[in-house]
Amino acid sequence: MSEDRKQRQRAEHHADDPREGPLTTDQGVVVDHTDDALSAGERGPTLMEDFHFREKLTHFDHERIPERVVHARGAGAYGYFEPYASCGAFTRAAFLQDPSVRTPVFVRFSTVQGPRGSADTVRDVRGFATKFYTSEGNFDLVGNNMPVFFIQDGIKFPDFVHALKPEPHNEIPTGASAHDTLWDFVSLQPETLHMMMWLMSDRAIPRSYRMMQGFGVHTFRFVNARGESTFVKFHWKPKLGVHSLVWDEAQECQGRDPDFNRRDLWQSIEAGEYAEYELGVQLVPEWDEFAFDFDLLDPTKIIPEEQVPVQPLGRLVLDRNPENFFAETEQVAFHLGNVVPGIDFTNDPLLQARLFSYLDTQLIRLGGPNFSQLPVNRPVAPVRTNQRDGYHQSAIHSGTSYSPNSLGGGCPVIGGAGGGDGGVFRHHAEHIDGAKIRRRSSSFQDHYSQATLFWNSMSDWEKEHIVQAFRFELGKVGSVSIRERTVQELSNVDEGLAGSVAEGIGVARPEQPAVQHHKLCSPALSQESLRGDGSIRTRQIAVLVTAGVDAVQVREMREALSERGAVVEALAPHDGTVSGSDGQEHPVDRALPTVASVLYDAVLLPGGGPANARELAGDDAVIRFVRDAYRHGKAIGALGSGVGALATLEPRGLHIAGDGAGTVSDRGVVTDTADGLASVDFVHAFVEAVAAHRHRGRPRLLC
Ligand code: HDE
Repeated sequence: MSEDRKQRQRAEHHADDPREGPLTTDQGVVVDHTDDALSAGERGPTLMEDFHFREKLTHFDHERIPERVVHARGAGAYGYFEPYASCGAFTRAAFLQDPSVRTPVFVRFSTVQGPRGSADTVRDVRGFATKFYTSEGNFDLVGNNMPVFFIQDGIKFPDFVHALKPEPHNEIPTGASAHDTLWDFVSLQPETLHMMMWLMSDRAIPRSYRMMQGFGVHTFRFVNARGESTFVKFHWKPKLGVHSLVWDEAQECQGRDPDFNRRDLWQSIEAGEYAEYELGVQLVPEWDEFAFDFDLLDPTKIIPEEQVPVQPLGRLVLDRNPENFFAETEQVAFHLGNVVPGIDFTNDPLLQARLFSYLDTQLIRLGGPNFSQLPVNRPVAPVRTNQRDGYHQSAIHSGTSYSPNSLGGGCPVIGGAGGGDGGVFRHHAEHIDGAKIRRRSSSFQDHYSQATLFWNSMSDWEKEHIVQAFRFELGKVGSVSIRERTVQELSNVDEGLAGSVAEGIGVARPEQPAVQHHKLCSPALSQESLRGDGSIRTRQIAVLVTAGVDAVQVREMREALSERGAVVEALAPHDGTVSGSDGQEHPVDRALPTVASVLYDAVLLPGGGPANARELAGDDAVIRFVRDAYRHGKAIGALGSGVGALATLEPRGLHIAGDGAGTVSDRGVVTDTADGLASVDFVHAFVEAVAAHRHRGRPRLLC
């Protein structure tokens, strides 16, 4: 083990290295037997005095802690953040000043509804929570992959979550929103509509955590060294672009690989393909607080990027997997109240409620007030408090624990006492004047305009997917009146949308909408505008090989694709090896029955001669694989005799290469009948097809 790593482990309170000595009890007593309990005679009763047995079982019985009420299922990674330049004009936050300073981070991605063991690819919001271990203390940016939220005031959160969670009598459905209680709530609470549009869009089924945006959602404040405040909305933008699964794929993934997103994050980091995001901000000067036709404090609203552009601040790189899921990903404790000097709150009522909730939840989940001493939660900044004792206290404090004191020399002294601000957090002195009331501001009353804005901004295929999602979800709702009420609400977003949904779920087209629709649109909201760097990095490409395959061609294609960062796997009807046309045995990466097209981004059918083509075209698993890839709009390549095999499969109505035609590329199906090494044209065309991610012009598509 490297000295670096040893030091880090020591610093992070790692357990003693199991390779450096024998098994012990929790007290450090060496044990010579752990397979049989101590008993009175070989067939006699177990003895109470067996402290090793009792300790082992007791510890096991206490292994679980309460899972998170929401966002229970997640996956995390460590990394760093570095700013591009100083942001001193807007914020004094130390970690946003110097491009040469890297701030360590831990990020946890999550789904909201399902329990810890639920599947990754369900239709749901994804959490995107980042802990910055800055030199001035921890800053937690606890965001989602959608820029708005379901409700405007945190007091509605228990109502919303009770409606979203499985039905109370039978605990169905797991990890899904298609059920009566959620839609009952939604249809009665119109402020949810904007977020429901996002939830019904493909943003709710991301291809990868590495390919989704993140948003702080609320309007926060930046405060600079002069005490001047600027409103700020935080955005994360993934370098690889924003890409989604299609619904049919997402559903199959739940069975084929319930850990699809978690595995993707883990494997790419292990492979050195680090997830990367750009942090951007929308800044609004204080004097523009009322310049919008919505309220900046309303978390069901975005600031359209066309109105206030997102300014890039820096980049986040996730480059290290946790070593122990429980110790790190499960025990990480985010809290919206963890801010550093230079970042402050606004009066967004949802944000204000969260300021209470996160600390409270950690107290029950992590069993006491000392959770910030856990390695994953511990700040890198020094901690000197007068807080003492409590469950799981692991610091050994000495001296006084009150202030003021003289016996401890007055320590710890109050920050900034000497005049300078020395990294002191001072709450922004916002002027507040108002009566105590329980009333939603009238500036929060428009629930439809931005839902319409979102709908207007979608491309045709995105609209189609949203309609299908509403039809699926409401089609699972038993109560006809809830279906009708929801469709009536949707008519306030768009009559065409409401009509199409009504038709699909067998209810009457709604009556006149209650509001007038506008035609505004924000192109930045469409996934069409978020395609990323256009590379094929980390894309999973399946090469279907059978006996007689042209192994040299496969090797060359594998090299060409891997060089561009793709992950290439040879799949065959069986595991082990296949014999190539060169007479040699070639290893198979995976057997087709253990995988499925939904786990890959593209497929290649190489050449090899008539026997190879016959075998490819005659294998049920191959047929299903190619058919699914085709219907899901994925890139398909075929070379030599592989083209013949492909032509007998799905791609009806497409232009497939005939003899001597060279490379032909039609809606993501790239073919070349030439035998031997693939031409440069073919490689380029196939790479381009993979980079495009989906090809939507094909007949009989499921995407
Ligand atoms: Fe959360 N939320 N939330 N939430 N939230 C939790 O905290 C809560 C909200 C978000 O990976 C809980 O530690 C209330 C918005 C993420 O550990 C809990 C309200 C946004 C995570 C809680 C909201 C989020 C949580 C559950 C309304 C996006 C996972 C366990 C006032 C901006 C963090 C926990 C992780 C987790 C409460 C609304 C994001 C119960 C009361 C809005 C990403 O404290």
